[in-house]
Amino acid sequence: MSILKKALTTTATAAALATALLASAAQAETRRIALVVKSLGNGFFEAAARGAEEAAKELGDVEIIYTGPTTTTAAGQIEVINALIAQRVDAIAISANDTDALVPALKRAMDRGITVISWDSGVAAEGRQMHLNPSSNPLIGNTIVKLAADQLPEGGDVAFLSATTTSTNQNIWIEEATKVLPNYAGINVVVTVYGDDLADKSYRETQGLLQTYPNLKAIIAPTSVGIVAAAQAVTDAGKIGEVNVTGLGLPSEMAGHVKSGASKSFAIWNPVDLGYAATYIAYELTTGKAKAEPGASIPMGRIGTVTLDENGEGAMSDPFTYDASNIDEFSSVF
Ligand code: RAM
Repeated sequence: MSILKKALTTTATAAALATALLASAAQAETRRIALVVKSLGNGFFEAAARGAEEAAKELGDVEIIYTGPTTTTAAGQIEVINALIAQRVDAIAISANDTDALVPALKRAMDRGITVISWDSGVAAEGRQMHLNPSSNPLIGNTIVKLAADQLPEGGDVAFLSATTTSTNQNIWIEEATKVLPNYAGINVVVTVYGDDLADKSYRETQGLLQTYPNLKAIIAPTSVGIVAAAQAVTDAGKIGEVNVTGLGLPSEMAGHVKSGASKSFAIWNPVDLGYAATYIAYELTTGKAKAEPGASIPMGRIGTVTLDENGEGAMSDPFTYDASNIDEFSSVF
């Protein structure tokens, strides 16, 4: 080999090596943020995942791992958390199926340097660095009762169709709703049943409600899975106009039921924004740009900032009400 050719080859090898090194350095800097949801196949969480991807694109050096169990159990989420610890992800942002059961696994994650936040449905304070509520809990509690009461000027029997018995968010919202009941004359809550965020179980629980409480006037389902199943069960029982279904749902999934009259109105915050905000916060914390401590204001990109209270919790935005007047406008958005 001529001296010149050898020199050129060496230079080329060095250049290739440098490129490879740079690429792996860039890869090492990519933050892997796991968005752990209550269960896969839920449109609400799929909308949140779209927001997470949007944040990742904006931030540039983020990879989203969208994951969760197939059903809404704490055991399923613990398995997922353990797998994420083994993969050494940078951050876990979880919507919890149980307030306390996930704490040991999430503590293990934090001990290994993984940033842990909860969003949507919280874990106990010792199991996370902070929690992002979609909206203020008292506001959500009041909103779901008001939506039912607005259609019942004479009052009447209403029932809650919740998600799981251990779901942090639904339990708090129902607790807050119960606190404001005295402000709504004649609204009588007869029972709370649990559909576990499964369409078929929620449907059967609704059928049970309709049979057991023939005077039922409204079903309040503060779950996007439950509200659709309840509206379908009311429709199939021929009870549109007799039993109003309300609570929290997605315009895309509820449009038909609003048009049929099975649901006069319902509410929700923007789930895309919620996934975006949770991802942004996880990034700020894992890069050390922000610190999760009471009083801290943490950036959420285009949403603004969230200020943490003494429990390390903050709220994203207010819920919005959907009815026949605006459902078409939003049913293609989320
Ligand atoms: C279901 C889940 C979720 C809740 C929504 C309103 O998708 O239970 O946690 O925030 O409903």
